[in-house]
Amino acid sequence: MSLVGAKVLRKEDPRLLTGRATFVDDVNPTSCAFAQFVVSEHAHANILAIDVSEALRMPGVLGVWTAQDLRDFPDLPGGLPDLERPPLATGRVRWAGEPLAVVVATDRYQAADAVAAVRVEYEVLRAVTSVEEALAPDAELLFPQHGSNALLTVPMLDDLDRTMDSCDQRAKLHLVNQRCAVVPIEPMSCLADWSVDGLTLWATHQAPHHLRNKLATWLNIPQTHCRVIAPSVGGGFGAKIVFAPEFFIVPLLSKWTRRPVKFVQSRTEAMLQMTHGRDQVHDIEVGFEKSGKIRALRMVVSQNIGAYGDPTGLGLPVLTTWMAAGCYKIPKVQTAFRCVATNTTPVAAYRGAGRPEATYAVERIVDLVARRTGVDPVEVRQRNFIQPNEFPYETHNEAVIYDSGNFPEALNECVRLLDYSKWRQRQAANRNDPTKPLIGIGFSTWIEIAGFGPNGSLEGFGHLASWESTQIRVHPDGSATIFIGASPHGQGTETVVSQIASDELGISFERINVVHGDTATVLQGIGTMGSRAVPMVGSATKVASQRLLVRAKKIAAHLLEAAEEDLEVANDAFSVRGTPGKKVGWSDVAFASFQPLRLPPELQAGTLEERLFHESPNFSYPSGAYGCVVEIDRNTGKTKVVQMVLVDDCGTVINPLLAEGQVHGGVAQGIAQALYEEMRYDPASGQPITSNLVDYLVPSAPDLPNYIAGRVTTLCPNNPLGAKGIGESGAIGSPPAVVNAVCDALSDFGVEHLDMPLLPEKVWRAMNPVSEGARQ
Ligand code: MCN
Repeated sequence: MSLVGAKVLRKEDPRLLTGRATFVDDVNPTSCAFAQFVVSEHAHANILAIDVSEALRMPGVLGVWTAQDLRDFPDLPGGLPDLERPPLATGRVRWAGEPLAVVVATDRYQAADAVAAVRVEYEVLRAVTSVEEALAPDAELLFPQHGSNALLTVPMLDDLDRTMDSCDQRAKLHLVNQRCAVVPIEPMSCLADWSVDGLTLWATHQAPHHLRNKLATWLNIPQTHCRVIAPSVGGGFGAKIVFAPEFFIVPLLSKWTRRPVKFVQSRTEAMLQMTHGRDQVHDIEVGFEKSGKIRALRMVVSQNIGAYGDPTGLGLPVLTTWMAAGCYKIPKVQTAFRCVATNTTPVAAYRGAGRPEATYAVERIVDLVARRTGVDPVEVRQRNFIQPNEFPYETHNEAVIYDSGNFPEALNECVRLLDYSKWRQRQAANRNDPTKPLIGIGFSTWIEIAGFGPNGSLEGFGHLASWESTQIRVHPDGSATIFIGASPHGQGTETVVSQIASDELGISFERINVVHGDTATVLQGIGTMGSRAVPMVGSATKVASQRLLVRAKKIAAHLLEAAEEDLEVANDAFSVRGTPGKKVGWSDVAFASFQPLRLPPELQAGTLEERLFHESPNFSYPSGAYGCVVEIDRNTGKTKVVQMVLVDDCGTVINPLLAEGQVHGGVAQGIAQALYEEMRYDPASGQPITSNLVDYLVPSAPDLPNYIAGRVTTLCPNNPLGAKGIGESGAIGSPPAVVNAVCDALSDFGVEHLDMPLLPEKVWRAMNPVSEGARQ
């Protein structure tokens, strides 16, 4: 029986669920010291003086360091030329929470006490926290030498006016895709041990090799003496791709104090110092016919990048504009974007990274077209879809060629599973009964980019390259270890890689071990991001297994005195087809592979090892149709998601249990963005006002619905598995489904659009507008 496609339980779970996994903070070397950062209390200020004298006298303190001590080191890698982020604030602080000095003490409480004793003298400057404020003519500039807070601008090539004029109707929409905190369970942590043998850094990171490469360059040490280990990592959602300054400074602290040094963020530190996600403003115009057929789309994206341009943050509007047209055949699409600096935490990748923003915009636009034309939203979608026979489909951007999909079928399946007409009837029945909640129904038909793979696709975000590596080693007893360059942190990659290899090699699932996250043992790697592990490392594993099996079969044939072509492999043994009794175990074959005298002459000892760097000709483009039903309490404005149907197409599904789990997690984050979460700042002072989990509303299980899952399968033609990524799909497809449902429920109140998060007060106000008379 094939394991690919089977609901195999995760092999990671026993250690994760019983508390036996090792996270960074579980590593406790002898004489470990603790670092704690002094952070800016102002959003925007010049640093006039830093007085560390009192802190230095405090018990247990081993030292206090500021930017002065790092003057021989370059700024952090990536970002915008000449506007890079210094590891510690130099001269000026640009957001409340920016690290400006660091204390090391023998325990973490002494370090925290000493932080409070560091005196910083500031000259406070006016702060800007939104794109609008940052672009005001008299706005304080974060980088005065640049002359504007718009640090990067990509203009529109053709403003489409003639096409828009020739359409039956045109409509505009201004959308705010709010800032979200990333909130992985494990905050960012690291432990550096710089010994005589070199540096070892344990780090909560999604790309340990990438970090190793950058770190070794920054420290000017050979990569041979710089080992990065990402042990078990408690979620990352994109924020752990970032080259955070802590990963660069803590190794130096270890060198300078001659001790292992650890840094573990508190939750509030994580809320302010881990990069945030989203924070885009969209100005969109659409031209369409009475039939609902869309003819032109114009989209201007303003990306709030926060205080510095993180490489992945700068890439967000690129991805948004690439995906602006979603799964629709829109003849004319034009986009533009600008990246704007503000006095807020830097913005970077967060589950979906640029694609949720695109999906949200185009799916809100499609609903607006439905509203203005009176055509049902399902019908508007069907009339505009790219058809299944039109793939590969060239979009408005030459970098984006959709591989495959069946959007009409996915939507039909979603409509069927949702029982759409039943909900429309209930909606009508409730409408005139004030004792019943309002009902709203919303859809989102989406496509996204996954499988970050083609050459050049990650290099643009400061990565080394876009391949992914696998290395399979068969041990003398016929068990196998697979070293992978992906660095999972909750996805279940060990399980799916074992499933793929087990199918190909005939070695049982339990006898395969997957190793990742250690630059000393794993050959090379790019990492886990952009829903790439299955398409990239999964494909690498499949092909490497097939290549290794060719040699294993030669040995088995030699031992059995049979022809290679007659052999089949399953259940840890090779047997002769049609003569099942004639067999040799994988363990015998593997043992023989280390005994030259038992090998066929063309093979050498140690031959059962295979390594492969998989390159992909294109991305993979997962798609789907999500349907959502909400109930809105007429008295409080509280929205409850009562039904959520999720039809996904990720090509070949390796493990339906895990793929569905990935979608559930992503949808939870999408519902959270639609209804609850927003990272907010006080506009006057620039101070964050949602920097803990009391003020920042992360939903918990009772706030979320049960999901109904459906599936459509169109194979990905660009990899040997036919698989597309799915890790970000839920977070991409779900926010517009929820917002479309709420706006649908509120349509009788004349509401066409409300910005996320749809908190009860906002919804209640939309139902109870203050009349002009009452206002006076
Ligand atoms: N899968 C499958 N069949 C497919 C595709 C995927 O069975 N065709 C299943 C597999 O179990 C696989 C998992 O889905 O392990 C995710 O695979 P893939 O889509 O290739 O994504 P990656 O492994 O590259 O994970 C990255 C992706 C991203 S970009 C974010 S952000 C994210 C996510 O995964 N962050 C996560 N899922 C997360 N899940 C957890 N628990 N924690 C995070 O931080």
